[in-house]
Amino acid sequence: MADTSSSVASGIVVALQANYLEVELDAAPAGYPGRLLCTRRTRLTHRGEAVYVGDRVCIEAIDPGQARAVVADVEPRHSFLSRPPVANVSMVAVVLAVDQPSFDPDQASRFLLTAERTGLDVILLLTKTDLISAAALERLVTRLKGWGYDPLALCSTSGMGMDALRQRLAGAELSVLCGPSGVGKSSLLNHLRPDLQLRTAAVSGRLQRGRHTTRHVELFPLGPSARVADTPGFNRPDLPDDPQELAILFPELRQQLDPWPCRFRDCLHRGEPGCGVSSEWERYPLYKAALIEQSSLSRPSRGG
Ligand SMILES: Nc1nc2c(ncn2[C@@H]2O[C@H](COP(=O)(O)OP(=O)(O)OP(=O)(O)O)[C@@H](O)[C@H]2O)c(=O)[nH]1
Ligand SMILES: [Mg+2]
Ligand SMILES: [Zn+2]
Repeated sequence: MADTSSSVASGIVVALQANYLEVELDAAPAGYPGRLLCTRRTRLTHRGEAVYVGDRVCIEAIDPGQARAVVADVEPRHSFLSRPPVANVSMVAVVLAVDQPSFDPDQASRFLLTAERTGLDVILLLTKTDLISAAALERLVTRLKGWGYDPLALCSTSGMGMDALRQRLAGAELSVLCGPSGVGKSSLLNHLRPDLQLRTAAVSGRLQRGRHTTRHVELFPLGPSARVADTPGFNRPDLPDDPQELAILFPELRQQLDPWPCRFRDCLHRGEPGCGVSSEWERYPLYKAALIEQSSLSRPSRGG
């Protein structure tokens, strides 16, 4: 089907840089470059249609010699992670360090809630486990199990947990590594694919924060039908803005809501009369604080 003269093909956007899209062809004919640098048809720009990493696109006007082409159309997305923006994600891996930068439950929850909003599989990766004792690690793992997660304990320097990580990522068509700067996202990928040689940098300052080393979202192949996105770290994702939605984003609360334990259908589980949700869970105060933060963000509220 690869006809170079009419030169129309399909592919996936693997990176964005300034006004260009880097597209990997689904089936590159022999002698074709693996990646093409593409502009977009003005028609797309006029429709205001954004194109994201992970989007499946139709390209035309392929110039294999210059490795250039033009994106003519974007296929509908089946999922979308808003921050960092990645389309057609199948699994979100929230990456958090046990130390350097230190584990912050509020920040951790913000990343997890953002990931849960996609409705996709969410996994939790704990990095830099060489920096704390085995006992401290076990306490943290137990704590996160209470949040409804089964974290994978990893160390990029010793290689601990890396086989299990490889297996998890290889089972997902497109997974995204997201988390604060400096937790070791790019280091994980360098361990899994040493040929990538992604840039990493030591954390700095009193708070041992990351230095925003990765600047762009980029997809890398990790086996025949799996890709993984490295993303720039950031420190404080926003909370979802719909109070009714918030509850189901906490796995440990979600499992208390089936069957519905409360008297009222629109119960927000803040200890209202007739609320059947227990207050005996670690993130309950955080859940309530998040509701308050939300209502102060989204005023005027729905009258009550
Ligand atoms: N002790 C220890 N240090 C690690 C480990 N993994 C990564 N690091 C170090 O942590 C620092 C930050 O790693 P990066 O991979 O750049 O972190 P990142 O999450 O990609 O950061 P951004 O690109 O800024 O979002 C580097 O100095 C790494 O060498 C680990 O398992 N143990
Ligand atoms: Mg990085
Ligand atoms: Zn309730």
